[in-house]
Amino acid sequence: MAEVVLGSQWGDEGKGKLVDILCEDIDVCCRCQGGNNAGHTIVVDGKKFDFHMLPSGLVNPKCKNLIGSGVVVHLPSFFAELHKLEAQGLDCKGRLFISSRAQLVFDVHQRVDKLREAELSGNKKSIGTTGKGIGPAYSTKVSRSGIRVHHLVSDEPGAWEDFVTRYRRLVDTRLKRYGNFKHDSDAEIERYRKLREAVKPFVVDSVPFMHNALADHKKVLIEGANALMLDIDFGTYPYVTSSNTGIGGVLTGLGIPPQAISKVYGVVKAYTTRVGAGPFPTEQLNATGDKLQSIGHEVGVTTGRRRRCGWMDLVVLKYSTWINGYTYLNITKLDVLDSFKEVKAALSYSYKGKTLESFPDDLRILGKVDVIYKTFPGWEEDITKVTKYDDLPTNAKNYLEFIEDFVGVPIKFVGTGPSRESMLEKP
Ligand code: 2SA
Ligand code: GDP
Ligand code: MG
Repeated sequence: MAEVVLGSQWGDEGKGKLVDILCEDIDVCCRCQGGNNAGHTIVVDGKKFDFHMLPSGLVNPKCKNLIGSGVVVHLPSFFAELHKLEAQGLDCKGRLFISSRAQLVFDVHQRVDKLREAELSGNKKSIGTTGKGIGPAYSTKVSRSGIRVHHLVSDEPGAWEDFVTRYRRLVDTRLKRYGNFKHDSDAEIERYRKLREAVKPFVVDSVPFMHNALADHKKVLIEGANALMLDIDFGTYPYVTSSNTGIGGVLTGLGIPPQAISKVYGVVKAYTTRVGAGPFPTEQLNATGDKLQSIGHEVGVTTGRRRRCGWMDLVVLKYSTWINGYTYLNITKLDVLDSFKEVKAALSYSYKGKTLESFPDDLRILGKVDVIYKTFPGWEEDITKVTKYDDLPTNAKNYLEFIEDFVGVPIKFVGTGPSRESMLEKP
């Protein structure tokens, strides 16, 4: 059976840490969507590992790891990340696989990502992307002009020539749309001739790979990247990433049936953060936001950008629960709230005097809502040394249990610090 870890807010909830903890007991860890725009930090015995595209299960030496067909892969970044992790002491040999159906991200996609952002900035409408070429790569995929891993590695007669033709067409189309930006296609093709050989040992047909793992009763863990409010369909469109970051992306990005999923963990930061542009109803553009940012060290793992900060938004959490169907919640970074006299959470949005039923589809409405908060007394105590849930301060438990009741999903884990050990299990 497969367990799934998904971000419930705008990302960076601490999914990587939960994946690492659950992976102790896992045979196969999979990424199903996104690319190297994800950023997960895992701290083990004081050692920090940063992941961008590779599955966090690599930290567990027994765990195999798959980059699924729904992922977009920039091969130079794939190897750079792999070599960095190996230099830090992780033995990844024979444990890392890439689906032959995954789409390739080329430098030209990254270039177009930045050109498009610059174009949008004229109207102050930039998305604030990571610049990793994610949107352009998913665009070429959906417009059926993308190049998949199997196109690159195939040994069938004429396959390399076909790859070159596809590549040149992909570049030419972009040049027509974005003007004659400097791009050395010949050099890039030569680079891919070498990458082709380097990547071959990692490539698998992920459909039988996943089917066999599930049929052999292997324990599978699926690691969501980004989060529900960045989902291409259900997030704050167009201020979203270009994949399905919710439960839908798990099925389409791995080619497994829904019955294979036994549990869905929703990871929820005890407050909210967002990187990049777009609406954020509980954002605190004041001393509270600055305090959350500095105590929480809220800086992007991939781009080093400062994350925007605000209070917990239970409208968002309920909406994301409806879509993703969480079995359990993992509340993370509760310790960041330790020194706050009061803690707030949004309970509802009101528009023209009426309470909205759910998170609105239309950003015009979202921009005009009044956010209704509940204020909780803070606990004003250091919880980082607490080892049992029951020993948490009463005010902290009241805050957690209110969240649990509000969304109707039990909390299973509570994060009280960055390290693997700083995770309380709620009885
Ligand atoms: P993109 O690059 O096309 O996916 O950007 C579209 C939007 O999605 C947001 N996005 C993210 N938000 C939070 N964390 C992300 N990962 C990195 C991290 C981000 C970083 O873990 O810290 O290092 O800056 C991530 N990836 C994409 C992005 O900000 C845009 O709003
Ligand atoms: P992800 O993208 O959801 O995996 O999250 P990131 O790794 O991008 O960001 C979460 C950050 O919070 C990382 O630096 C983690 O080491 C850190 N972190 C995770 N859980 C906790 C926690 O419970 N307390 C504190 N203080 N930090 C945490
Ligand atoms: Mg992250």
